[in-house]
Amino acid sequence: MAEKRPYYITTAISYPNDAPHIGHAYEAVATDALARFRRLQGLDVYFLTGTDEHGIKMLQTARAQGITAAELADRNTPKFRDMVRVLNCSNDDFITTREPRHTRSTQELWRRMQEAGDIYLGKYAGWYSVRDEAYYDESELKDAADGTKLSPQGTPVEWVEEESYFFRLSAFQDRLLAHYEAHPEFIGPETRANEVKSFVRGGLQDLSVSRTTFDWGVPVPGDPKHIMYVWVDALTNYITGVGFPDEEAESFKKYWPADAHIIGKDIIRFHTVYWPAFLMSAGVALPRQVFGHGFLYNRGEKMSKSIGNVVDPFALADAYGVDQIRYFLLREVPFGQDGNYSREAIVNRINADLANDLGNLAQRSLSMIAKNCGGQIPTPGALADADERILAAADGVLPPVEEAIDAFAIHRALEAVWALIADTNRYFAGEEPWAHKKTNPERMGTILYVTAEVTRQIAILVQAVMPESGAKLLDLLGVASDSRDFSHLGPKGRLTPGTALPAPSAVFPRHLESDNEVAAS
Ligand code: ME8
Repeated sequence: MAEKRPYYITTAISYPNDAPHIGHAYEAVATDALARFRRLQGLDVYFLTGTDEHGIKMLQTARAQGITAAELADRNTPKFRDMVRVLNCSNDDFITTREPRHTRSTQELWRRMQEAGDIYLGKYAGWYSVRDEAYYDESELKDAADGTKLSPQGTPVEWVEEESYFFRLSAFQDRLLAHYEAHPEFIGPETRANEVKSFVRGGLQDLSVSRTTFDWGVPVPGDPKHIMYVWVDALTNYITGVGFPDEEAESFKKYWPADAHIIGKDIIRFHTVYWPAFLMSAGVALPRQVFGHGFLYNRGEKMSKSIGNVVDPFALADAYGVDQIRYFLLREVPFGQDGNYSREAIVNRINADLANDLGNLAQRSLSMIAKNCGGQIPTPGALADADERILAAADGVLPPVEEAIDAFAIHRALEAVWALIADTNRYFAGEEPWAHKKTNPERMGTILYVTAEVTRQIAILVQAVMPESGAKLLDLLGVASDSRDFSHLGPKGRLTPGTALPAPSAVFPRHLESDNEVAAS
């Protein structure tokens, strides 16, 4: 058999300074659906996610809670591990930046950037708050009553100069622009690519990449009083995850460069300017694509603890079901754009798209087969035009779905499948299999066969987004577990007449008003 093409996909690594929120869940679920889709296509997928445990944000939160940053990470990283497990994500590894493998990797990347002459010692100057242990931009500061300056947190700031290593980002402007030019697919969606290009065209300043004011992070090799800037450390997780600095490792040779980094729109610049520049400097190949998804808002409002509208992904999964939430997030929000979460929108998707459209289709045809065909896949007779048409629609649905996924348009892939579901429901209602029961049972059997066969293909396709429900549907259709990937779509995977089916059961129950709801809605 031909070697499977490798495909390496990652999420951003989240700050475990708090419990995960719906934005983290969104990114994990979207990346998982893409990873599962590629596996169903027959690719050898490696999917990495994890947490970003270093950085000032972690230190500040820990201090406010009277604990150490390590204790804070110990408290919250397990919640992120739990979240991806509960959401049925198929990640192959979960990395945390405190792991020794990651220290080695980050220090090696640093050494290479230094050897390339792109790291130099200089002075960092700025408005510094001792209390926050952070620098602030002049524009962020507030004026105190006594004429001094205050941080956005209201803590006193002073003008401080400290020794810092710098990365010669300014030297990469032309190389970055040439890369964007040669690889127009590198940044998606296009609006983000345009923003990045105009930012880089405006000129790049060298980047301060170390601090001496705290010790929470990866020490600079050879000068350990310096701690690396958190983004050098964080971005490097993507190569650590596949074995760097051991470039001869099987996993590194196979999976690097990554095929896709899936991240939120707020961190596009780090991934499409800093990260490729670091890699170019160190002589490591660049990832193929970076896609910035939009932000999720709660009814149009930014989620924040102070407003009290942070949505807990565990509570959502509990109240509505894991596959239901996965489907909602990926269908409701065009991938790449911002979107809204609301209780009504979730319930509407569950009841309309899942219970009515897909659930009813499966339920009505399978219960007729159970009652009228001895619980076996019926033998079809001669096919009518309507049968041929709907089978052809099912057999032809993969290319547009693949095209949508290639463009990271997960919502469009789902729309194409739901258009087929709507057609199949119309076919079923129009052909009225129940009306032939007495007069022409063979015709009834043909309609039920065709409907079951199209449902089989739909079930195979929805597995990427709803792995459990897709599998359940395929169980009900008697499809063997080794016949569920995309190579079984189309005529060659047709259901076998006479296959005994289990007793039908509902895969997508309606969500009733009386069902428990999530408090923060
Ligand atoms: O940025 N909706 O971590 P993070 C959608 N550690 N996505 C959201 C979101 C929202 N409301 N809020 C956040 C970091 N995200 C760094 C990343 S990668 C080398 C280091 C997304 O916990 C956000 O855009 O703040 C990011 O992709 C991810 O969640 C983690 O955010």
